[in-house]
Amino acid sequence: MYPDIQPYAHGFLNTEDGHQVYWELCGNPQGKPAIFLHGGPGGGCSTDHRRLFNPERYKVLLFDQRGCGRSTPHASLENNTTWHLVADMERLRTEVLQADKMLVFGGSWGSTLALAYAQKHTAQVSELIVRGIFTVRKQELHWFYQDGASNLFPDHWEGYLAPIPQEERHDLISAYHRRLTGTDRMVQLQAAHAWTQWESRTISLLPNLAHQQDHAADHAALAFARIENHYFMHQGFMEEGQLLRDAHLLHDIPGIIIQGRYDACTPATTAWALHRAWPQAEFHLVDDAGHAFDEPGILARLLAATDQFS
Ligand code: STX
Repeated sequence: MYPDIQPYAHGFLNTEDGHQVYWELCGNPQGKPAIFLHGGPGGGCSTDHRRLFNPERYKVLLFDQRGCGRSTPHASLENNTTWHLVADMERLRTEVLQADKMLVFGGSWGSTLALAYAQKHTAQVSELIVRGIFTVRKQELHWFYQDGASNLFPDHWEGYLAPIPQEERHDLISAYHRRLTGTDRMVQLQAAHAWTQWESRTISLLPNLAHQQDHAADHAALAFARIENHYFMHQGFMEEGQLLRDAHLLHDIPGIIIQGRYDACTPATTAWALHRAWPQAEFHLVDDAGHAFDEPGILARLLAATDQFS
C-alpha cells in the first residue's frame, strides 16, 4: 500500500435531515478527483483505505456513511437508505471535491453503493473500480445470513445462531432486527457482537485476527450490525436484481471488477453476473483470495487499478 497519510482537510456535511457526515480529503489537492466507499453498510473508513491511491496523483474523498464511523448521530437508522447515501455523494462531489466527474471506488457494500450511484449519475463517473461484488439480491442475503456460508464455517455459525432461539431461526435477519432495534441495551449489544463477529471471522481466506479486532468495540459493532441489518431488512432499498438489470447503463464508463474466488461473504457468482451484464469492464477473478480488501492478491489488483487510471 502507499504510505500512511493524514488528510489535508476534513469536516462534516450537514444533510439537513438529521445527520452530520464526516469526510476527509487526502493526497494532492490538484490531483485526480476520486471517492472511496466503505463496506458494511456501517463499516466506516479506516486509515488503510487512504493508502489505496497514489497521494501525488489523486485527490481522494473518504467519508463515513450515515450513522457510522465519525458520523453522527451514531448508529442512527433514521433517514438512512441507499438513496440518502447517493444524495450525500452528489453533495460531497460538488461541495467538497468540487469536481464535475470523479473516480468511484468501492468494495463489498461499497460496490453496491458505487453501482447504484453510477447508474443514477452516469455522467459524473470518470471511472469505476469495484471489488467483492454485492447487489443485495435475496439469494445473496440468504447465502450469508440464513443458509450457505454456514456450511463452510459451522464453528463460527454457532456463534451467529447463539442469540436467537430455535423458534425464530427460520428468518435470522428478522430475528436479529427485533433485537438490534429493541430497547434492551444488553440484548442489542449481544446481538450486535454476534452479528459482527460472524462477518469478521468469515471475510478472509485465512484466519485474520486483525479483521475481528477492527469491529470488536461495542461502539463499532453496534453501528455495523444495526445499519447492515436495517439495509438488508429492506433489500438495500432497491428492487430485486436492479443493479444487474441496469448494468448496461455503465457501458461507457471505464471499469474494473475485482473478485476473490473464495469470497464466502459475497460469492463470485454475483461478480460473474456483473461481468456478463457489463462486458466492457475489465474483470479479474483472483484465484487465491476471499472477501477482504487487504488479501494479498486483491490488494495488488486494487493498487494496479488505481495506478492504471491515475
Ligand atoms: N456485507 C458486506 C460488506 O460490505 C454484507 C462487508 N463485509 N465486511 C465488511 O464489509 C467489513 C470489512 C467492513 C467488516
